[in-house]
Order: sequence, then C-alpha cells, then structure tokens
Amino acid sequence: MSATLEATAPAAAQALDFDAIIIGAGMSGLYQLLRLRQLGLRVRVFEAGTGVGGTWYWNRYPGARFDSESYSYGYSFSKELLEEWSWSEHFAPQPETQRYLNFVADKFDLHRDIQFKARVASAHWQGAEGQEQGRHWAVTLEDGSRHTARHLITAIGVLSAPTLPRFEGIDTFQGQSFHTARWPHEPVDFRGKRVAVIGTGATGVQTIQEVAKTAGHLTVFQRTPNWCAPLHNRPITEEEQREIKAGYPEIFRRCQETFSCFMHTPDPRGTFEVSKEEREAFYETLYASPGFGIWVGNFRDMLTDRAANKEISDFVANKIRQRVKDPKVAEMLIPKNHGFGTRRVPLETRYYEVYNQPNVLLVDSKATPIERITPTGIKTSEAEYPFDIIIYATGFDAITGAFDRIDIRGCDGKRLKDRWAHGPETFMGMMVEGFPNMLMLMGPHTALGNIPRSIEYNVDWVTRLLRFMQEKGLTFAEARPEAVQAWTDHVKLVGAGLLSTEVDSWMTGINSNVEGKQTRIIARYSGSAPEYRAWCDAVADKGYPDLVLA
Ligand code: NA7
Repeated sequence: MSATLEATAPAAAQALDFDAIIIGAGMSGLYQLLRLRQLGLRVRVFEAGTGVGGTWYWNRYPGARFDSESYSYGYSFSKELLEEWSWSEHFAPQPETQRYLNFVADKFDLHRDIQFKARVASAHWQGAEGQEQGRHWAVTLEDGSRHTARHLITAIGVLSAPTLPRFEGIDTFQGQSFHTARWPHEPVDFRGKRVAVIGTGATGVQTIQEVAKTAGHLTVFQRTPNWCAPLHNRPITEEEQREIKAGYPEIFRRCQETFSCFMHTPDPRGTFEVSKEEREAFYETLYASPGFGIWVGNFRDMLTDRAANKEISDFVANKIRQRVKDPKVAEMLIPKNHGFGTRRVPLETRYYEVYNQPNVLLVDSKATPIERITPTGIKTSEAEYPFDIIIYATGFDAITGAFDRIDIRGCDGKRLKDRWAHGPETFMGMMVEGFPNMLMLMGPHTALGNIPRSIEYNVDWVTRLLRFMQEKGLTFAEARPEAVQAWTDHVKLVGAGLLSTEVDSWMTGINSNVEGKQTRIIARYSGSAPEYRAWCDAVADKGYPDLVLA
C-alpha cells in the first residue's frame, strides 16, 4: 500500500510544528537529536521520564550494570567526549551510566529540545488527499496535546515495556513492591527485611546477588533457571585508563568487525575440530575471562550444533555444581529445557554462592506455582511466605511491546500493532510499508548485540536518508512492499537453524504475562552486524531504490 503522493507546498511544511519528532530520550533518541539538529532540522523529543537515559534512567534497581565492556558501550562519535569521560569500572554500574548520559546531554546542549514527562499516546499518519498539510505525522501525548511533524522517529528501546505477572491479589500486598524497571529514585533499605525476588533473567540475577548482601532473608522464586557465567568486573586502573583512551580507535574498529559488535567474536574453530583437552582448556579460559566471551566468543558452532551446545552446557553445569554446596539446590539452578547461550546469558558476580547463604531460599515456581499475592506475602501451591518487600524481575514485552503500547496508525488507518499481529515485517528494521516517514531506531529485525554500536549505525543511516531528502526537496519516504518482503524473508532465513529460535525467551517474542505473546516469532536479526550494515549501506549508496520517494 502506498500513501497519496501529491506535492506539498513549502508553506504547508512551515505550518508543521516540527520537522521531526523523536519518541524517547535514551541513547538512540539523544544521538538522533544531535544529528538532526546538525542538519538544521527543527526537532522535538518527547520523553516519558523526568530525565534522559532511557534504559539507564528506568532500570535503577540494585545491582544494575553493563555486561558489555564500558569502553565498548559508550558513544564513539565524538573524540572530545571519549577524551573527557572516564569509566571507573570495566563494567559500569547504572548510576555511572546515567551520569554519563546526562554528561552527554549537557555537553551537546540537548535538554532544550526534550520535553520530559511527555508520554506519547498516539501517532497517526496524515496523508489523505486534499488534506491541508498532507504527509505528516500527528502525535498526541497522554496530556491530550497534539503536535505535528514531517518525520516520526521511534527511539523507544528494545526492552522498555515492563510487564508484571497477572497474579491474583497483586494490588493487595501491603508491603513495598517494585518492578525492577520502575524502581524508585530513593534508596530501598533491605536490612532486616524479608524480601522476595520473582524472576531469574539477567535483571533478576543482578538484583538477587546485590539484595542478598543486606536482606534479612531473601526468597527467590525461579520458574526457569538460566545459564549464568562470571562477569569478572573490576575497577579500571590509571594505567588502563590511559591505554583505553589511546586505544579507542582500535576498540571501535574491532566492534565494527565482530559478529555482534562486542569486543568478543566467535572462534572460527568448530567444537569437535579440537581435542577434548583443548576444548576443556578453552572453556576454562573463557569462564575465567571478563564479559561475554563465553557466550559470543565461543566455538562458532556452539549455537547451531546440538552436540557442541551440549559440551559447553555440561561444562557450565559442572561449574554450578562446584559452586553451590547443596546438590539439590545446584540441580535446581541448572537449566534442563534449553542449552547454554540459547537464551541471553546473565553475567554474574558470586550469584551462585548466594545460594550457600543461610538467609537465602530458592523456590521452584514451576513445580510449585505462585497462586496469588496476599496482603502479607506470596501463596504458592505448596506454602504461604510472608514478605516485607516483593521485587518483580519479570521482564519486558520486548522488541515490539513498546510499539504496541502506542496507537501508531499508518496510511490506511490500520494500527501497527495489528499489522504485526503475526510477527513484525520491516525494511532493515527501520521502516514499515504503509507507515511513511516513520523511522525506527532499534526496531524489530535490527541487529542487537552491543546495542549502542547498532544505535550509532542506525542513527547515521536515518540521518543520511533525511539529508538526502532535504537536498532533493523530498517530503515522503516509504519502503516498497517487495523490499519489506525481501528483508523479512532474509531475517527469517538467517534465524533458521539457530538453537535459540527453538527456545521461549523475550528474544523469540514470548511473554507469558502478555496476551497474544505465546507464539514464537522471529523478532530480531540474527545475522552478523557487518552483513546488516552492508545491506543497509548498499540501499543508501544506490540512492534508495527500495523506497518510494516523493
Ligand atoms: P527476562 O530475561 O525476560 O526474565 C524475566 C524473568 O521473570 C524470567 O526468569 C521469567 O521466567 C520470570 N517470570 C516472568 N513472569 C513470571 C511469572 N508470571 N511467574 C514467575 N516467573 C515469571 O527479563 P530481564 O529483565 O531479566 O532481562 C531482560 C533483558 O534486559 C536481558 O536479557 C538483558 O538483555 C537486559 P521464565 O523464564 O519466563 O520462566
């Protein structure tokens, strides 16, 4: 489907409130604002929070920190910024990252174009023939105010729509309760308190290992164990700091070349091309090394070959058995329904040792499901547990969830949510047929991995398109249906054969707490980042033949 393409008078363009509206002031929204401002465009960012930072603004739960090396995570676009900012740890904690993003916003004077406490309720394409201003987006905030812009840029994050379980009685609890992604700005004191954590994903693991340090008693409700591996974080020494700053060009060059933009990349060897002893030694080295190496720097067939995957899974299972004293608890913590790395691997710091503490209890909430929340605690099929604090580390309606929450309507008035009812269809994860002038940063079907690297690439691609349109006097861009089909087919093709596509997780679009999200979909691009960039660069280099431009 294609919108009306009648020419728009320059006077009409002036009548629009903005050239571009960006939704979200996280890492992608901030950088996009800067780039569009440099093009001379009139831009407004609408941000639901009271400050910048997106993921790093909302996820202020205890223990939140990077699992990517700090110096590979920050923005790479400004030499001056790289010189001025010094990370204090190899894997920075959330407060530091939030400070960093505020530092960026101050340095580039970004605040003045950001409206805070401004949650977007709807965005409707206005393209009907004869309409006064034609070809623009009308954006309505939750406060009812309406704003128009030529371009709509979604910078709404991959993991930004938190979800609570649908437990009966959830509102009746009389103690304190929090979702990890809606943590209060004030500190929460766990000393002497009976604390529950529900959920053992990457967030739950970080929360549990931190809360266990001070809680009077901690009960962990685990439905599915995940394969966790050590983070090996430590402070950055002065000498390392100098090396990092001098080495930035090399760090970012490496991130450009690796499969998923991390400093780690798959080992070119197949698991069974090397001897058993060599494999064991390699796994030991990875387990003792910082960061995601054990997940994304492992043998190249680890996530495609079942026998290879079993080898590493058995290795990590034995590590868990060595670290957890009670063999029954150790077995509870070893995943049985999926292999190592087929879900996101939480990185941990003495996580497994937490279960050796006398004040920590692990409850299997698959065997004994939570039946309801009571005013005083949690009732499972087996027992009733009293709590002062309940922490929901229950995750997000990932990837498409943030889009579903906004009433986004394209040319034919159809909602994007309905358009994607059977899984997203996109052009390079950035555009959707029938939704002209809508550009998505980190939309479905983009390469995830070390996300800021993908963000910078996507922002630069969008900026290049808008510059091209500006230079040519174009006001309309829509992905052609055949281009959307080709990209969507490609995404499905590269996802096929991966063991991770056979497993329920947020990466395959599953969320047990959201109606309609019980069927696996291909939600992300799982090819390599260099291949992704090559595809997108080729489109731009050829002058955008895959787009209807007018
Ligand atoms: P995840 O990885 O989606 O984890 C959510 C956890 O919450 C997971 O252990 C779930 O168990 C559990 N959960 C969710 N709903 C329920 C109910 N109703 N009952 C019991 N347990 C439940 O989210 P995270 O926030 O940890 O991490 C998301 C990403 O953010 C992470 O991968 C990083 O990339 C950053 P389940 O596995 O579904 O059985």
